[in-house]
Amino acid sequence: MKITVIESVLKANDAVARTNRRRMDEAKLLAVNIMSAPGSGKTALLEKTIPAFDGHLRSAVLVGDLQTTRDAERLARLTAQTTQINTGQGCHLSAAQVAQGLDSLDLAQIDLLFIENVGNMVCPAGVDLGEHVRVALLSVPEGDDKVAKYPTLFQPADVILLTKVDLLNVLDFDRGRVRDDLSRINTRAPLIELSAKTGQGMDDWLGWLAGRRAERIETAV
Ligand SMILES: Nc1nc2c(ncn2[C@@H]2O[C@H](COP(=O)(O)OP(=O)(O)O)[C@@H](O)[C@H]2O)c(=O)[nH]1
Ligand SMILES: [Mg+2]
Repeated sequence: MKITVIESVLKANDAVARTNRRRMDEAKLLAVNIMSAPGSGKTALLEKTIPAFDGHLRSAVLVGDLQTTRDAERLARLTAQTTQINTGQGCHLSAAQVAQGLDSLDLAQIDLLFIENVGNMVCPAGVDLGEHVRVALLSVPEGDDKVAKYPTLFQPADVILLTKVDLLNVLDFDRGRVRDDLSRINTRAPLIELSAKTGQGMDDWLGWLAGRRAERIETAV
């Protein structure tokens, strides 16, 4: 008996992701896929990150949400180019949606392309968009057990941001537990503790990002 297994959906996605990566390589921009649960501070992080590079690196944003243009409205004030992608029922961005997003942007005018994925701790992690780096956020109010519970989000991340650390003094949150869980699944990615509200840790994050951008330029030459 011959059993046919169809894996075409993810394979088709990966083919589009490769094309996206090639387009973004040619434009010499760094594409950053930002993933986390809803409300963990992705947009707030970008609201502080983008102005910090003003006059130095040109930022653009593709932002994914099921509905509304609320995040795009927050970020369009800070960038020359922001596009909202509404996924409808979709719990993650796809490479095809990002390809459409790229069509809406002037890639030659971008140094840093931030892709704010749909808020979700499970779906986005398995889907290649053609990005160069993956950022996973965990916010303090979500609880210190989430790395162990949702390893697929944190395993492939190139950097992990523990956000809202200004709330550590009002919530029971064990940072040691997060580091311990990460030591079992991802020893490669640095863990940066930060607060978009107070600015704590922002320099470490901005430095990490600038470093990845510099590497990208070197490999593109
Ligand atoms: N206390 C505190 N609140 C934050 C911080 N970053 C974001 N928030 C709040 O968390 C909520 C969700 O933030 P948002 O950036 O929209 O999260 P997103 O859904 O991941 O994009 C908002 O009410 C923000 O003001 C932070 O560093 N500290
Ligand atoms: Mg958001």
